[in-house]
Order: sequence, then C-alpha cells, then structure tokens
Amino acid sequence: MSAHGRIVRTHKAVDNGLTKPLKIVVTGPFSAGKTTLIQTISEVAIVGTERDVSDETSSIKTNTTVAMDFGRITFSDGCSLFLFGTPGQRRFEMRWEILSEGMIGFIVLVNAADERSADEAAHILGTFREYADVPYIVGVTHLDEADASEDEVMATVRAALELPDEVKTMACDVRQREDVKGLILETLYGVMDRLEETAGAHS
Ligand SMILES: Nc1nc2c(ncn2[C@@H]2O[C@H](COP(=O)(O)OP(=O)(O)O)[C@@H](O)[C@H]2O)c(=O)[nH]1
Ligand SMILES: [Mg+2]
Repeated sequence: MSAHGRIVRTHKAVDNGLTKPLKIVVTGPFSAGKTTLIQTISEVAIVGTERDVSDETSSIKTNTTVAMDFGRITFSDGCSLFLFGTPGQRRFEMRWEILSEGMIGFIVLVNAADERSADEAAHILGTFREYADVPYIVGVTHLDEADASEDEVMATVRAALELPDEVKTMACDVRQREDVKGLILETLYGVMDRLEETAGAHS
C-alpha cells in the first residue's frame, strides 16, 4: 500500500476511538541524536533542560539533557503526535518508565561513530521492551562520521541489539527533516501492523 494510503488509515484508526494524543518515545544513548530529532521535526519548543555535565562525558559534549525533550506534530485533521525524548544516561533511568507510559511505539537511536553506542542502546532497548510490548524501530545516526561502511555498521547494530527480523533499522541523519519523517512514519506503520494483527486475532 502507498505511504499516503497508510497515513489515511492511521487517521481512521484515530477516529475510531484513540482520542488521546499519540505518544512516541525517542530513546538511545548519549549523543545519538534524540534532541536533534525532536528539534528537526517538532512545531513546538523543546522543554528539555540543558545543563553542563561534570562527569567524564563532558569531553564528548559540553551539554547533556537532564530532563526530557518534548515535541509535537499536528496533522491536518487536528490529531497530534507527541514525541518524548529520554535523557540518555543510565542515571536518569528511573525517568524512562514514567516517560514511556502510554507510548504507542518508540524509536531507538544509535550513534554509528561511537563504538560504545550500540551496546548502550542494547541495554536501553532491553529496558524499554520490559515497559511495554509496542512496536519500535532503530535509527542509526552519524553514519557520515563512522569508520566502517553503512552495511557493516547496520550488521553490527542488528547483532548488538539482537533484533528480530521484523524490526527495521534505518540509516538516518536526524538533522534532515525527510529522514526524521521516515523514522516516524515507519514507527506508525509498525503500530498499524500491530493493530491489524490484534484485530485479526480477535475476529
Ligand atoms: N555528523 C552527524 N551529526 C549528527 C547526526 N545526527 C545528530 N548529529 C549531531 O550530534 C550531536 C548530538 O545530538 P543530540 O541530539 O544532542 O544527541 P542526544 O544526546 O541523543 O540528544 C548534535 O550536534 C547533532 O547535530 C548525524 O547523522 N551526523
Ligand atoms: Mg539530548
């Protein structure tokens, strides 16, 4: 089915009773691109709080997100998609569960140029899968800065995250709007597929 057809179907599903704003969580390790993804696509200001970090990560980046990032996309029929970005570091893990409440799906970002990123993402993915059995996709960022080829990086990420075949990995640069749209649409397609499977199982 065409992308447009699928989006229309998404809206129909919303009309059929999902009246609450739809929520997608964006997670992943430090510097994977969570905040950037939300800034690239969102129509409202980010409410995440940036503060200097004094630990060993400060040499990588001078700021880190200590509170969640928030974004919103409103579709033409007025229905909204809320995006919540998690703070990446493990010491904020207790907030993840609160953020993930009611999510319809989530996006895990992995930084291809940081060798620790995939293992850290595997830990985060494991934690999120315990919170809720919802569809998710994996976006691989910073491929332009990676030493290995895209194919190699993708294979490494799939292995590190032990992804089942049905879970998609997408190469993306979250500074690019089209890439972010692609990630969000894939996440929504996953949600639609799951709804169909569930409907099929009950009929
Ligand atoms: N070169 C490159 N930089 C990227 C890419 N994606 C994100 N960035 C940059 O990586 C930095 C960290 O991103 P940020 O959104 O703060 O990461 P977060 O810690 O996951 O929120 C920012 O300066 C982004 O502009 C990418 O694909 N390539
Ligand atoms: Mg951030």
